[in-house]
Amino acid sequence: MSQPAESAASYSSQPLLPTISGPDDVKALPLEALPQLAQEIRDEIIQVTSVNGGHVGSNLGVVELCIGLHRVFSTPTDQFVFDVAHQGYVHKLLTGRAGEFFRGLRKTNGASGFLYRSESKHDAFGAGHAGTALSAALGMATARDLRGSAEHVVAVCGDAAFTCGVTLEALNNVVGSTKRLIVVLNDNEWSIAKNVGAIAHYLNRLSTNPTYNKIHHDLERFCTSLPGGHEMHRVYMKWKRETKDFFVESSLFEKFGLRYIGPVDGHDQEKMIKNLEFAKQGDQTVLLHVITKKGKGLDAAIRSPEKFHGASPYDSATGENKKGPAGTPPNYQDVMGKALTKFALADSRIVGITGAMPAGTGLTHLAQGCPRQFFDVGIAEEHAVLFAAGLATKGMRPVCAIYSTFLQRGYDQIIHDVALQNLPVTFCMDRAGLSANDGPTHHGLFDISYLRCIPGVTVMQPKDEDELVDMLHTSLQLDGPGFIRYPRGAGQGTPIKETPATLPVGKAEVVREGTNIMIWALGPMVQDALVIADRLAAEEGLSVGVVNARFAKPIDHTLLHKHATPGSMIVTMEDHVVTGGFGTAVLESLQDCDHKTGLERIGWPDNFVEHGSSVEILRAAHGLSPDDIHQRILHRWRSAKEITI
Ligand SMILES: Cc1ncc(C[n+]2csc(CCOP(=O)(O)OP(=O)(O)O)c2C)c(N)n1
Repeated sequence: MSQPAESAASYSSQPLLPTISGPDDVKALPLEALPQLAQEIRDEIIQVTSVNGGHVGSNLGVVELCIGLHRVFSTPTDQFVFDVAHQGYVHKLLTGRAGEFFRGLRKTNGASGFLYRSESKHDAFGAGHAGTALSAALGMATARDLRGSAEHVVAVCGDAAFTCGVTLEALNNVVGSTKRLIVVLNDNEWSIAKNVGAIAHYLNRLSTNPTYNKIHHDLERFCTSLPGGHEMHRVYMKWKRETKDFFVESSLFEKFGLRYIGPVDGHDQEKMIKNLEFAKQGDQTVLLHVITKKGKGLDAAIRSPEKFHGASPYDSATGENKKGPAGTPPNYQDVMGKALTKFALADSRIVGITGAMPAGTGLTHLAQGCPRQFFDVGIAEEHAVLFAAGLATKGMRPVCAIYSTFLQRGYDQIIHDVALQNLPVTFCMDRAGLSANDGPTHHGLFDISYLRCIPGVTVMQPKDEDELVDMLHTSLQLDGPGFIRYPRGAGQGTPIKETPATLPVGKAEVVREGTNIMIWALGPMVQDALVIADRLAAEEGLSVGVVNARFAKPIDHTLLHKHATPGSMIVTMEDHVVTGGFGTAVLESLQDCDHKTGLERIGWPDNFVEHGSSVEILRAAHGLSPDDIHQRILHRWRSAKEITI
C-alpha cells in the first residue's frame, strides 16, 4: 500500500537505509539519493508498525523534515527536542538504530516508541507527554548561551502542541530567555483527532491564505531562478516576513519574538533543507512553519489519520487491523463511553470532556450520541479540569475522561479548584495501570498515590466492566469529586446489567471468605487473586479469601479490621506502585488501630517501569507474575508461622 516515490528507483539499485549508521552518512548522500532514502524509511516504518503497532501517521509525515534536520544540523552536538517524541522513528532510523533494534520497536529490548536520553546520545530530551519541547529547548538554549557554547537547539513541535498551556507559557518567555532558537512547527492539521481551537484555526489561515501563498510561491521561484539567487532569496524572505501581516492579519509568532518563516512544503526535500539552512543562520529566534501530510505514503493512513495516529498491528496492504482472538470482550473505554452517553441522554446536566482524546477515552460515543454535551478542549488537561470545575459550580455534572498519566498535568487544578471547593466532578482515568508497549511515560501507575492524600475525594477501581458502569453511576451522584481508574484494553467479558447499581461508598465486597489469608485486591487484580487463592488452597490446604476492595479512598476500615485477626494474614494486590498506593492505605489503617496482622503488599516497585512486549512479560520481569505472587504470599505466610512457633 506504500506509494512508490517518483524518483526512488533512479538513484541506486542497492538499498540505502542499511548504509546509514549515523547522521554523517545522511550528509554524505547526494541530494538525488534522498527521495530513495525517504521511500525506504517509509517502507521500513510501515513494515515495522504493521507488525508491532505504533505511531504510523505522525512518522510518515516527518520523513523529509527529519532527513533535512540531519543534513543541516549535527547531532549530538546540535540538539533536537521532539514534542511528545512519538514522531521520533525517522530520527531513530537516521541515528544508528535501524535494523534489529528498530524492528523490535515497542517490544522488550527493542526501540522505545518515544525518545529517551538513555536510549541514544542523539536523543537530547525524553518525552511522551505533549507540549514539553518548547520549554525544554528554551532551557537548553539558555544554558548554551550562559555557558558560551555554539550548538543549535531545535524544537520540533506538532500543531497540536500549541493547544498545550505549557507551550504557550514557553512562547511567552522566548524573548526573555535567548536570542538563538529554532522552532519547527510541523503542521498537519491533526492532533490525534482533528486539531481544535482558535490556534488551529489561525494556523490553517496562515497556511492556506490563497492570495498570500500564490504571491509567495511565484516570487520564491523567481528569486531562486536569478543569478545570485541565494542572496535574492534572503532579501525575499525578509520582505515576506514583513508583508505577511498585510495578508494574514498579523503573524502571531512575530509578536512573541520568533521570526516567522513559511509556510513550507514539508515534503519538498530541497525546500526543507534550504529553509532549515536559512533558519540556522546568524543569531535569531525563528519559527519555521512546515506543512506536512499525516500518513504520507500509506493510503489507509491518509484516509483515516485518527486510526493511524497510534495504530495496533495492521495489514500493510489493506490497512485493516489484524484481528484479535474471536470473542474479545469490549474495551473498558467503549463501555465507559457508551454508559456515559446513555446517562447524558437521560440527564442534560451530564457533560463529557476530553483533552484531545475522543477515541482513546471512548468519548466518541458521546460526541456522536449527544454532541451538545461533548467537549474536546485540545491537549489541555489543566484547562479540562478547571473547565469542569466551572461547569460544576453551575449545577452541571461534568465527567473528565483523561488517561491516568495525563491527569498528572491537572494536579493543582484537582486540589485547588475541584477538591478544595468540593465540586462534583467525575474523573474517568483510563489506562490506569501498566501500558506495556508505550512505556514509562504512559504507565498509569501513580494516580492512587497522588490522589489518596487529597481530603474528601473518592477513588475507586472496578473489578470488571459491569462494575465500571456502576461506579460511573455512583460517582455521578456524589457530592464531591469522584475518580474511577480502569485499565487499558478489553474488559473481563462480564455482561452489563440493564440498570446500574449505586455502590455504597467506602464499602468493599467479599468475593470469597477465608480464615488464614485474606487477599484485598483492587480492580482486575481480583481475578488474579481468585486464581492464586485456589492454588494456595489446593497445594497448601490454606483457607484464602478474596475481597474486591473497590475503593482506594475511603477504604473499608470496618471490614479490614474484622479481617485483621491474630494469626491471619492480609495481602493487598494493585496494578499501581506500591509506594503510597492502596496497600499503603491498608497499612496505615492497620497501623492506626495497632493491628499486628501480617501484611504483604503486592504492586509495582519504586522504579520507573520500562516498555515491554506485554503486561505479562513486564510482570514477570518485576516479580509480579501470578506465580511470583503465589510464592511471595507463601513465603511470607511460612515465615510468619516460623516466628510464631
Ligand atoms: C499531556 C498529553 N496529553 C495527551 C497526549 C496524547 N497525545 C499524543 S500525541 C497527541 C497529538 C499530537 O499532535 P501533534 O503534536 O500535532 O503531532 P502529530 O501527531 O499530528 O504529528 C496527543 C493528544 C499526550 N501525549 N500528552
